[in-house]
Amino acid sequence: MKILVVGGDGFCGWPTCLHLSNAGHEIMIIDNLSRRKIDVELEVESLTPISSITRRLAAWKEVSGNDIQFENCDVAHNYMRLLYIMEKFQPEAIVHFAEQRAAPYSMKSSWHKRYTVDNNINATSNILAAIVESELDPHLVHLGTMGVYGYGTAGMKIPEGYLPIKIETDDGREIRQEILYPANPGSVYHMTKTQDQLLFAFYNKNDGLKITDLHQGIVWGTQTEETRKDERLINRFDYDGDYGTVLNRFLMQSAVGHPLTVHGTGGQTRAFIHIQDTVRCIQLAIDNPPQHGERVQILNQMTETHRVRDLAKMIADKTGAEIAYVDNPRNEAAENDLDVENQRLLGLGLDPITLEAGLLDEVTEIARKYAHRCDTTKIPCVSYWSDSQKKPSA
Ligand code: NAD
Ligand code: USQ
Repeated sequence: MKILVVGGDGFCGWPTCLHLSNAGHEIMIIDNLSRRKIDVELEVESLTPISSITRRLAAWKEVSGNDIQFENCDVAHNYMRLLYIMEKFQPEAIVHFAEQRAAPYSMKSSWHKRYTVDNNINATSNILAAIVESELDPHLVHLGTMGVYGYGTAGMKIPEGYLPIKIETDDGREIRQEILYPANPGSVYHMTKTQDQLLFAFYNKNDGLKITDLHQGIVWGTQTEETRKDERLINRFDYDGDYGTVLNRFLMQSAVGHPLTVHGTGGQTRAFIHIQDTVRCIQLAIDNPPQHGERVQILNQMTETHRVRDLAKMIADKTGAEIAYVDNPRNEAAENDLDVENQRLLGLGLDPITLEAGLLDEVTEIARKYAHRCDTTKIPCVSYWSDSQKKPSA
């Protein structure tokens, strides 16, 4: 199958491209390399030494014999080029990763808020408009987030996208409907993902586009079967206060002898998935497109939930690391429970890799191997959800 991977140079995108290429698909990446430029802005680098896109692609050709094509294009702002590439490549599936994905980065300043909204919503809107204008009929697979739901629970499992409701009409009849689960974003970044959902619902209803939205939890790990094959294929490992996500940060912090930075009481419960399962889920989604006329297919892409302080304790017990309870820079519930439905991907054959699978050790080993590349001044989270949270010295 011809698959266009938009945002294919990123943390989830790169291993997905290799996985799909290995499975025999013809892959074209579109990426504007903005994530690499943000590293320059933040004066930080991936803990792992990632190769340039040209070197990555040459290494993959050498290792697998497969070509992956690459086009440098900002899909949020260069609509005509996106359309041209699409018409030329004629993709049967498009995987859309191309958004600014860090909640703390999206809250740093008014510039960062506006950048995130402009980039993410325009990227999604342009891809949808280009699909219609090109008159192609690809299946669009988008990486959404569990954060569209908020992380609360009303005493039920968070369903996969749609909430069944009962409405009592004025004349006493009972009407049953399914609506999009109420959006409850916790950052400007998460808010852009809730807006994406409306764009998908509209283009699905109006133009009949086939769309799958994968509401993914926090991805942990760094390597997959394919990225392990050669050091030049290594995946990125973000550890800084903006882009590093909690479990990978704790594993890296334990490896470099830094206390584990638990926000507040660490009472936040979140959904997690290993990067190897991310790439498998995307393949499962591609293999199981919605039918024409079917509503947007929404799947919760997560395999387990954990409370942040439990993760810290587990890693501290394993490695002897200290735990530091630090002021929470975010505006989020101090404690929450989370119960999530994830039967759809399990039903399609996902066999989850859980924390017990031993891969925690692999992440720690990688973090140890590249510990000399860590700039410990970049570990603290210094992006605040509001000015009132800043300490005078911060
Ligand atoms: P990433 O930042 O590593 O990758 C995103 C890629 O998209 C980058 O290579 C970037 O250069 C590219 N990009 C961004 N804007 C672009 C534009 N306008 N035009 C072209 N390319 C553009 O992020 P990631 O961790 O790989 O996340 C990928 C997707 O998965 C995101 O949409 C994110 O919201 C979602 N997601 C990620 C996680 C996670 O834990 N990493 C969890 C849930 C959902
Ligand atoms: N946290 C700490 N200490 C840290 C870092 C984070 O206690 O050093 C806490 C945060 O306060 C938060 C939780 O850990 O309560 C998760 O934070 P995170 O940075 O790991 O994850 P988040 O900001 O939610 O974002 C990540 C990805 C995003 C994706 C989202 C999925 O960056 O792209 O959409 O996970 S989800 O969380 O399910 O919405």
